[in-house]
Formats: sequence, structure tokens, C-alpha cells
Amino acid sequence: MKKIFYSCLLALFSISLSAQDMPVNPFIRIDSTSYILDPVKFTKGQPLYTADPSARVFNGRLYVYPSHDMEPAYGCDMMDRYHVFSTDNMVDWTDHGEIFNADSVPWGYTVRNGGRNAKFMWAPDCAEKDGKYYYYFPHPYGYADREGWDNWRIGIAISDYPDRDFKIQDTTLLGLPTMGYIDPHIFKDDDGQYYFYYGGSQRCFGGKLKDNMLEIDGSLQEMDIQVGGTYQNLKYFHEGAWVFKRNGIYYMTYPGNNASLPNYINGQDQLLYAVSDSPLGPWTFKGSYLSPEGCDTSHGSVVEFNGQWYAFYHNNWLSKGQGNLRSICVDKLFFDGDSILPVIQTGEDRKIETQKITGVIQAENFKNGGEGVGYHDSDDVNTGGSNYRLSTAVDIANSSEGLYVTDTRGGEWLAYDTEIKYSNVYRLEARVASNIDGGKFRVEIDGTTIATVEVPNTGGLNKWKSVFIHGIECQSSNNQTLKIAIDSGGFNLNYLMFTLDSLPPIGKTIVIQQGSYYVTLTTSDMLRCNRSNRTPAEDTEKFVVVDGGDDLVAFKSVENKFYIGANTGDMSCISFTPATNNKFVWCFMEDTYRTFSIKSANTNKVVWIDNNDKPNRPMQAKSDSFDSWETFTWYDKTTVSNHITDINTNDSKVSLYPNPAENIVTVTIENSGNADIQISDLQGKIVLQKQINQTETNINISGLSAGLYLVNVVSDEFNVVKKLVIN
Ligand code: FUB
Repeated sequence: MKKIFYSCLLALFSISLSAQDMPVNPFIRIDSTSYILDPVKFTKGQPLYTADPSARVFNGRLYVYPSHDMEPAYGCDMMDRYHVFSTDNMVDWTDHGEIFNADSVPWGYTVRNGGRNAKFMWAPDCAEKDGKYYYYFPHPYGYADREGWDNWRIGIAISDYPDRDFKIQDTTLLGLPTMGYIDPHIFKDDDGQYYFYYGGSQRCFGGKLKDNMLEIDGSLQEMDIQVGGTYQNLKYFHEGAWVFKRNGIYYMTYPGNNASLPNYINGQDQLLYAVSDSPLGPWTFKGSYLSPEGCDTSHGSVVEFNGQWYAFYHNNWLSKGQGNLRSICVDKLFFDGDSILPVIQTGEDRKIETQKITGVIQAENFKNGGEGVGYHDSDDVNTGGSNYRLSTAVDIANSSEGLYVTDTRGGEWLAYDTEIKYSNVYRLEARVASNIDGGKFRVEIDGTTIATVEVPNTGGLNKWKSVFIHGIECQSSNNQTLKIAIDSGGFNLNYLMFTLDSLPPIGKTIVIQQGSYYVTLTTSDMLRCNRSNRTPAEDTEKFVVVDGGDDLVAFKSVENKFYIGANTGDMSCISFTPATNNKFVWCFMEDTYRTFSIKSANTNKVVWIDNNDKPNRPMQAKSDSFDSWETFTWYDKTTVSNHITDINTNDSKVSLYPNPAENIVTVTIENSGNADIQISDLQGKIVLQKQINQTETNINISGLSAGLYLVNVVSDEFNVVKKLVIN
């Protein structure tokens, strides 16, 4: 058990922890009694909640520049001051106090919001140049021209010290548009050039800073190309860009959210990243490195300090779940090549609960209770190297597939509380990696062995493979103990997964449908798996299910002879000529054997169809737990004559005129608020899209060649497809 001592000296006090190399998260825990020390700066009973940590190393010391959530929580508008914290050992943190607050911004504007004076001291950053410290902060601008939400500037405060005496400049950063872009960030490249980044509302800009650090050199450029309102490479970008360089590779981290991301939670950002060989891109999306932390916002920074990389972020733990009373945290960050391994947030094991069958049982989520209850391990340390569940002796490591149990030895065991929803026959998938033959473990339920898994040599301890066992009978129960009992060790175990045991329709020609939508191939040479609502379904929407070996299947287009494959990283479906990476694990769901999910055998991620993060759109699959995967239904082609169902039940809500049209088509939508309009050609390729927030809109179609098109209008309430003829 780690201890926290508070010591203090006038307005400056430090937080010390017992000897270890990491703090207890959140690492700033100033309680109300501490505020008695400085009644001018603090109000008794008002905890200091911190958010948006920008971590910097100056002169061998690590400084963190966060923002501050005021209590009582209202929203992100109630943020009024900046503090600076520092450490030289990641354990003892010094609060250097408030460096300035909203009332001291000479050009600042206090927005009246919801009856309150909203202060908007949002995420800052600090950079050093030639012995001076430049502190950048976003804030509404309120004199001279106009006032308001959309009139933000990036303020600059300068000091000779990293922790005090910052003087706010009268002039804000020059060379920026007067828009509501936020979250300034500075990156210094090895050649001494400083770069500035900021953004917000799904847009990100970057550019060079002049030597004076007060002005943009030239013009800013947008960091990616938007198509239909979303970035192509900085996928799901929201705000909070942070750039760093490692081994010659530039990384951009940023908060974002999309249902396709692992551990997706609706309404909560996670931290994502992209890489480039240049500080201003183009960027290549890599994925997520930090799961949601309970707040709607996420915001982080990455820094190397004394040879160790760290991820800073915020969570809602100190405020007991209030996402707008945030607190800053730090955990170690590790890399695998140019990939960032998922960060293990301290305290993640608080989430351990009863495991569901059907479902995924993550090996590292054995039940609490310690040695002899949740597990038996041969030694008393975690030899796996991860910092997950360090209070246990189970050997847990981290990989791009996530956490797993390693250094397994005969006689060791792991136990899980389980709930078996249905009495049924199940198939077990065990995700394993090994560099030797002969690994073996048994799966027991309440002491009875239900499966024995022989672990093959998969070609390496990081070469993951699924081993399948069929025909496992289980009786329903809401409280059974599942035990993994290791007979011969030496292998790594990622998870067990139970699904209903039925065979995929090998050799059948099928159509795959979810709701009114089909998996379809959109073009002949770059076959992307996408939702489609063609009327009627065409040959390209039918697939032959091919035996992929090892319990895997592949889908082959009847017409084009292409296979659907899972692209690494972004999980979209594209085509491959037959290859090893075009196979899928076929998981049967609970209701009928025709309802299934698929995940890539290559990336081990559930295949999803990009639905642009709109919750009511079909064909979305996600991978955070088996129960919440989106499911698809397959139909035998020969038994389904009309593949389109329900498609036009809301037909009257949308009208197009004229139709046939030339140059302009007017789309009218009944009672509409917001809707997306997509026009696709008959190959399914989206040729035009527009987001609207009015009942009637004109769309310029003069760039489209004559022919038949489909107009798909999607709002939260309906989804309508209409044919459009362009002359
Ligand atoms: O904390 C206020 C704002 O919320 C930040 O500027 C954003 O990054 C988000 O965390």
C-alpha cells in the first residue's frame, strides 16, 4: 500500500510518496485542508482539480502545465487559472502555485454562459527558447473588435523561469485567424525550428513559428484533408494535438472518438495517434493508445524523462466520476517499433467484474482476492513488465494486441467469476503465442474440466494465434468459477472467448445483411467494405464463404473474384487477392446461427463498417466486448429473393426535385434537423456528400456525369435512399 504525505512551506508545498518510481494517480491530490495555507489563492473546501496536462522537461526537471476545473462543476467553461507542477523523480511533486488567472488577461473576455461568468482558461502549453519560457494559452478575446465564443486568440505569457513570473503579453500570437481554435502546442525539431499546432472541432492546423516565438512564419496549413467533414489520416481528430519525435519519427497524439475504436464508449474521447516523417505531415493514422478515462474530454501529452517515456492524461477518479472535475495522471508509455503500446491506466483493475459467456475473458482480468483466490503464481513478482495489477504476482505483459499473461508455468492457475447466459454447446477460442511445442492448459468450470487446450508453437512469443475447441457443453448459471489450470507452461495467453458452436456456411453463396444494409464492394480495384442500399442487391453483394483453415473463413466476391480483407490499423475492409491476411474468425451470436460477427484473423480486430460515428447507423461493429459487437446476418442467396427490406419505409420524408436533374438538385427533408446526404454511383462509390441542418438544400451536381445515382439521406430519425437521374 502506497502512502501519501503532504508537506508544505508557505504557498509552496510538495506531495511526497513512498519510495517507488511512479506516483499514485491522479498525482495531484491537494485536498481542501491544504488551501488553508494560502487563503488568497485558494478557497477552503475547494479542491484543485487539474486537466489537460502538458508535460515538459526543462533543465533536467519535469514540469506539468495543466488547466484547472472549478468546483462546482458546470462545464469546461468554468476554468479560471493555471498552476505549474514539477518533479525531478516522478514521485515528489511540487505545486509552484498559480501563475496567472482569467482576471489578469488584459485582452480577455469573460463570457456570460448559463448565468455564470465562464472563464475559459483552456489547455495551455509551454516552450523554452534561449533561456526564456513562452506560455501559450487559448482564451476568448474581448476588446477592440468583437466579443464572443467564436473569437478566441492564443495568448502568450513570457518569463525567465518555467514556474513563475509569467507576464501576459498585450499582443496575442500573430498570424492566426480569429476563430475558436484552441489547445496550442509547440514542438521543437532537432534543427531548432519551433512549430505551432492548434485546432478543435475536428480540425487541426500547424506551421512554423518565427524566431521571436510570437508570430507564425508564413501561413498555417491544415494537417490533413477532410472528406465529408472528417479527416482521412488524422482519423477522428477532435482537438488537443501534441507532437513529439522518437527515433526520427514524428508522432501526433490527439483526442478523438469513433465507434470503430477498441474500448469505444459513446461520448468519451480516447487518445489516438498518427505518425509522419515530417513535423507537418502527411500523417498516417495508427490507432488508440489510451482508452476513455470517464470524462467526455481526453487530453494528453507525451514526454521522455530520464530515459523513460510517459503518457500524461486526465481522469475523473478524484471527483468520483464527475467528468468535468478532472485530475491529471501519468503512466509509463512503451513502444513496439513505431507503434505506441496501449497505456495501462493506474487503477484499471478497478473495472474487473463478472465475465460473461458468451464473451471474451481477458486472461489478465482474473478475479480479485490475491494468491490462492484469484490466481496461483510460482513467484511473487510480475515478471511481465507491465504495470497492470502490480499488487498481484501474475506475470502480465503488454503488446499491440493488449495485455496478456506471460511466463506461464505448470501448476499456476487463474480464476474468473463467470456468468453463463445460455445452456448451450460452445466453441472456445484461446488466443495464444508460444515459441515451443507442448504448452497445455485446462479450462475448468466449478472444478470440472470442460476443455483441454494444446498450445502449438506459433513461431514466437509475440506471434498470436487462435486455437479453437468445439463442442463444449455448458449449463446456464449466473455464478460459476472458471479456472485456467496450466499443465505445461512457456506460452503467452491473451484471452479465452466463448461463442455458440455452429459452422460457418462454407461453400455457400451468401449475402450479408445488417438491418437494411449490405456489406458491399464499392469499386472493382479498391474493394472497400461499406454499407450499401442498392435496389435491388447486385451480384457484387454476394460472397462465397471459403474455408480459411484453422476455423477461419474468407469471403470471396462472386462477381469480382476478390476477397474481403481487413486492412491493418484502420479496420476498414478492403480487397486482397487471395492471401494469408484475408481470413476472418467467425463468431456466432446468441439468437440464431445466421447472426454472426467477424473479426480479422490478421489484426484480431472486429471488422467494422465506417458509420461516421452516428449511433443509429447500421453496419457498425465494435470490439470492446463480445456482447456489444454489432452483428450481421447472412442469407443463402438462393433462399432470399428480395434482399432489400424496410429500405423505403420513410420514403415520404425525403423528396428530390427535379428528377431527372441537371446541375442542381433540391433535397427536401420533412421535419429535419441535421442530416447527412450521400450521393453514390452504381458501383457504390460515394461521389458527393453534404451535411445539412435545414429542411431544404440545393446540391450542385454539375460535376457528375449523366447517369443513375442513389441519394442516401441519413438523420437520427430515418435513413432514406432515393434514385436520382442526372441528365
Ligand atoms: O479543458 C478544456 C478543454 O477541454 C481543452 O482545451 C480541451 O482539450 C478539452 O480537454
